[in-house]
Amino acid sequence: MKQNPSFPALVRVGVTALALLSACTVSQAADKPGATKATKVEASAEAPLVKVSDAWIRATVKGQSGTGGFMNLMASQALTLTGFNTSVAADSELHEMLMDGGVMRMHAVSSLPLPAGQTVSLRPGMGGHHLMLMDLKQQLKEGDEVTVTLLLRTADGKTIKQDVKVPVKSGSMTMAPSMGASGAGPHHKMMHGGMHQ
Ligand SMILES: [Cu+2]
Repeated sequence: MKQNPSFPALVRVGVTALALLSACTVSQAADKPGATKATKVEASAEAPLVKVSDAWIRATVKGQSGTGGFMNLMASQALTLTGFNTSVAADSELHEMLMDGGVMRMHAVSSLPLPAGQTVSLRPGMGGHHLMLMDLKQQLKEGDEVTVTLLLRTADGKTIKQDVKVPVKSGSMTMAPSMGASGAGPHHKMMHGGMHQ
């Protein structure tokens, strides 16, 4: 007898829940086109020749003079990365990390080809390239943002600059667990010191 009145109530609750769920679904679907639109507007406003993703610069401790910058680069046309500038470092080089007599060492390279439509990863670890920031003017702390100006050469020899805002991070990010995290941090400091002696 008492169950009779409660039965319609349950149905009503069920209907309300359904209504809420579908409202949720609708609002999520509405969010997506908005986000896509915002991204497109940003991209076309800057019209970058190189699509940059996952960029980061390794945070430094006080007194540290050099650090590395890492990112994925995808050029829309054949380009060559010939160098970079930042306001936080007095000197800068493109570096490659190679094994030399059982020791990982980094050395400067004059340029790095960016084939059209291919992703070139500047990454920590063996065989990887990175942006080497040297003679740092300040400590770089997690959460800081550094504007890096990439210097690019087109196939017909023109030089183009592209600014990239790069966050400073202390983490080891996407490094291979075997050699990345422990190798690249202290290595940077050590090799940088070595190069200037
Ligand atoms: Cu380096």
